[in-house]
Amino acid sequence: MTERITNKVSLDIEDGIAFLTIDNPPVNALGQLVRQGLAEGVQRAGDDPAVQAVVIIARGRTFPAGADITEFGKPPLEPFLPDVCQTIEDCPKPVIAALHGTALGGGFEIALSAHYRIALPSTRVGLPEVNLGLLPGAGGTQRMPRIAGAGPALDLMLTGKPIKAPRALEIGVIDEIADTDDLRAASADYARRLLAQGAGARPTSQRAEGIADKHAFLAECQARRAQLERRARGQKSPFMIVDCVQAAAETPFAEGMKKERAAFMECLGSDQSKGMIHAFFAERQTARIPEAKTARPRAIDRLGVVGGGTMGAGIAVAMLQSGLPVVMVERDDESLARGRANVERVFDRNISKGRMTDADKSAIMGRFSGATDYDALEGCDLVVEAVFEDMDVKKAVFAELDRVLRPGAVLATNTSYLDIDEIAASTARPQDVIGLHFFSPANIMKLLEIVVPARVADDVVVTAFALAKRLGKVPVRAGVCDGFIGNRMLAVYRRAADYMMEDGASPYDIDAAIRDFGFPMGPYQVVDLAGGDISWAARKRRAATRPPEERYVDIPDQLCKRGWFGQKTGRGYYIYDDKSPRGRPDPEVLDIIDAERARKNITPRAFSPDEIRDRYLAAMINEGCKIVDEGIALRPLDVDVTLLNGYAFPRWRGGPMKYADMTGLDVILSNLRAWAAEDAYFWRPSPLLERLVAEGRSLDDLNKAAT
Ligand code: 3H9
Repeated sequence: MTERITNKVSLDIEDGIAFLTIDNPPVNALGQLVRQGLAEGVQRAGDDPAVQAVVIIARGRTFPAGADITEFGKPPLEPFLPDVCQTIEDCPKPVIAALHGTALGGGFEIALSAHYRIALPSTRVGLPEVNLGLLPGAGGTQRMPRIAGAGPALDLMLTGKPIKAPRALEIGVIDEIADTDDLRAASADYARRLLAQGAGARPTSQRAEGIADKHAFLAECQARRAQLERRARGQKSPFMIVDCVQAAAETPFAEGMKKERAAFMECLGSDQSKGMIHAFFAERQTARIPEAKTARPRAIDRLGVVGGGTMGAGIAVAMLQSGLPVVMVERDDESLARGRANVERVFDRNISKGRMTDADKSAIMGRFSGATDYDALEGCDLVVEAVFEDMDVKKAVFAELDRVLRPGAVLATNTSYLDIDEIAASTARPQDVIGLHFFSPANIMKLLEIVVPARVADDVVVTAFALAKRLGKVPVRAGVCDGFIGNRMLAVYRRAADYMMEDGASPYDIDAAIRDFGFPMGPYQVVDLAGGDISWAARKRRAATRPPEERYVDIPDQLCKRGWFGQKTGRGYYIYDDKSPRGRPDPEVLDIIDAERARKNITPRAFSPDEIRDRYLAAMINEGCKIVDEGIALRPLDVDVTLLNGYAFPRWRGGPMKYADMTGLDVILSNLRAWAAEDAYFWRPSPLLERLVAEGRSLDDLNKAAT
């Protein structure tokens, strides 16, 4: 007979084995009713003389994937998860966790509190709290190292990446992999075998194999700390994770738990965690688009790419990895051979890094075909054009696509700034034309801006989102404008940097301040990496339409005129040579900057790192507000997701719009107003920002209103 403990957890007893079944779709998050059900269920099973062993198992697609993140920030409700875990561990009868799906965070901590763990072969376990600016807060930092040692425990906690069942078995955090799909039967069988062997309760807190070699354990913690100094500067939770894990080897369990709880609560209250939790939900909300309310996606079984350059090849790789057949069209045999080689190079690199085998590559390349004739695209359901950024060239490609593709096929352009309405209008089927703006390298970068022209059909937009999901991309819906969401913002915050450079900050000061904020590179390092010629071409293109009020800084052009395009020419804002492959400051660049200031009668002034950061961010935020106000982005969260996934905005800051809310919109606005005195055109505040401040509302209020 099945008894409901709460409406999320039930208990049934079969041949002396009590099954506690969690049922809280979609991911069995450990909300209050689950915690209460587990605590009461374990107590009851422990007290029941008819019960010899307890199995904790979950219905649906997964064992709990963690604490219920939606409860964070609200008043905590008892029982707390660490106490539930302790109740499980204290059960006098053997408790077995039966895992499937993704046993993550608090879910895996429940499992670690059980005395034994069995899993389906496809199970993955992990402690991804670090991705939310948190640390495992239900005993994970104390229990896992006691079983597996510092190395494997810190791998899981610091990368946040789950591991597969065989690896989990290898490091001892699961005990058995089931050899049937029927997990309930397998766990009952395992329980009976344990009972037959006389195995009893085996509290993880009393295990010590992982901490036996204390010297090696502490050395590992020390080494990780040193790595974090380089990789996670400015972040809180990774350092606290190492501190807590270290405590597992240095203090009794109860004390370690106290330390973990205090650290968890401190992280939970931090802006970093709020930023990362915002990012988590925002990335799941960008797919909520108006078109999805009524339209259904068209079928996409065969894909095409026009162009085999870096971008086209990267897109082809992303498509191939999704399991679909891909046709690549290039203008001649030589270009096609190069395109194919570009695709193969990605897989060859993966093979050399041990990420795939030759057989995997052959299987994938078996789905790839190339042609120099557009007719080869005939059977494709969706084709992405990735040729040279020139309107006439694009129109010629679209005329060919219009000719060969079947009615109802989707015609997509990867343009990063051309007017997609104009491209669509050049075809006989503007309803089928959409922008799919991939980021380079397209097989790696998560962001996909889905650019929606005026005449496109709703089901084409929905199809593009379905494709993004299939490719494992994070899609963001964007309207048509110069640069869409991301590049439009980039142009503005880069200009803010150039103004500061001309007014007195060196490019090296600016890069350092932006790195200190958390970007992996400063704007001038990025220009050097991407190639100064790229942005030079964009400036030349915009020259004719540049508004006369816009201040123009010539320094970047001065560098380009000397052929200093950055890393590829060994010289840009930095010098790159054997002595300094990552670049070192160039005194001649500073001379060029000084000469430009003198030419414009600018007396240089000092900029503190804080002012550099504030101006750079305010320019970004202000443009983001304009983009939301104009409807180019659906919500502020779409701007955040764009910058986080395409422009390396530090995730633990939540994105520029979240950062603006946390800083205070009134602070941003008053800065903009003050700086407008020196350049009214550039620093003109967005009307949306003014309205929100006047109404005492936040950007997140707009997110909430839109969902
Ligand atoms: C933690 O455990 C702290 C403890 O150490 C200590 C506590 C004291 N809560 O991603 P999907 C929702 S911290 C609430 O699209 P998938 C999600 O928003 C937690 N909701 O599916 C979405 O909702 P909607 C540590 C959650 O198959 C729906 O479920 N755990 C949670 O692509 C489907 O999600 C993590 O960080 C949650 N924990 O991927 C794991 N998780 O449909 C976070 C998901 O309304 N979760 N939702 O948009 C994941 O990584 C992925 O969701 C997962 C499934 C891999 C599980």
